[in-house]
Amino acid sequence: MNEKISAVINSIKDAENILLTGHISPDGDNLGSMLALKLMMEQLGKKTTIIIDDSIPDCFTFLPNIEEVQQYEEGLTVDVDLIVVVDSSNLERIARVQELVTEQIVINIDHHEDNNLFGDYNLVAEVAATVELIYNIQQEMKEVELTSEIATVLATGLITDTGSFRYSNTTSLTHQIMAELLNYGVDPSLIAKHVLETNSYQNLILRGKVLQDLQVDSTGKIAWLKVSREMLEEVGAELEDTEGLVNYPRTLKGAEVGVLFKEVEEQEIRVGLRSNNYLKVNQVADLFGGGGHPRAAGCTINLKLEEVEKEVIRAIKEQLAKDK
Ligand SMILES: [Mn+2]
Repeated sequence: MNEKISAVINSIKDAENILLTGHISPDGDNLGSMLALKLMMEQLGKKTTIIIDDSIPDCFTFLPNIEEVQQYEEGLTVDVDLIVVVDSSNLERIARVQELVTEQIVINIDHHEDNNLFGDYNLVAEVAATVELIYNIQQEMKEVELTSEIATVLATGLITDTGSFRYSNTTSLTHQIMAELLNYGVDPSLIAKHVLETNSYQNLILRGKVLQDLQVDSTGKIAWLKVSREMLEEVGAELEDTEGLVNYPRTLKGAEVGVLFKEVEEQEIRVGLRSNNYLKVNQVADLFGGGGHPRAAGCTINLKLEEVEKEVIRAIKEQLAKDK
């Protein structure tokens, strides 16, 4: 057995009370990893708590046991001897849940190439999704049964992080794991219906509005979209109604990079970056204190929307000159 996996399994077995957490802006991989670990640990008789510093997007409320995910509140305390952080390249990604990290042992399970190995135990590998690593752990835990609930949350992570097995991170191993999960009662059409094929009214209306204002640079290689507070208010939308928008600009014919700028507050702009073939968007995000994968990354910049737009597009042009 891989010694990193056995170290993780041993510290889970040694612990009694375990806190599971993951990054803000939770996605299917993050939630799937935490929920699968919780179900696995419960089979071992462990007490587990899941806390994240964010709310759960509507599309994931169908996940089994999702009601067990608590949202962090100021002043919250926990009595745990082990903390498992999933799908996060650094501890800053868990935001205020960091306040719960004191003397406990920390396990870091992740697949981001810029992971800074913040844990006492680090199970970090370049696989398509963190849930692949959770699946590997399950496979090595002889006393933990792969149930249909565990299979469903793991499959959701695979489907979301690979864009339904379309992104370049997808490997034969990803497909092999999915095939195995299907044998355990996963309903892929149910997952797809909730995660990929359901939009709020506001999401669709906002999408139309935002796409009308698509920007492209003079080379045609960079395309971007902006969501301002004003646009959100106009259609009565919330930030979570921007779900999926980040994937549109890079689909423009000839584009290499797509960017989505979201105005969270007047001087707080969330930037989502996606590329098609060669531009390392995580290096662009890194310039602004963010991170991610070579083809999908993000950062938050505390400047006005127009300034952020100018800075980020300039940084992408410089990165294009390097990566071409
Ligand atoms: Mn992930």
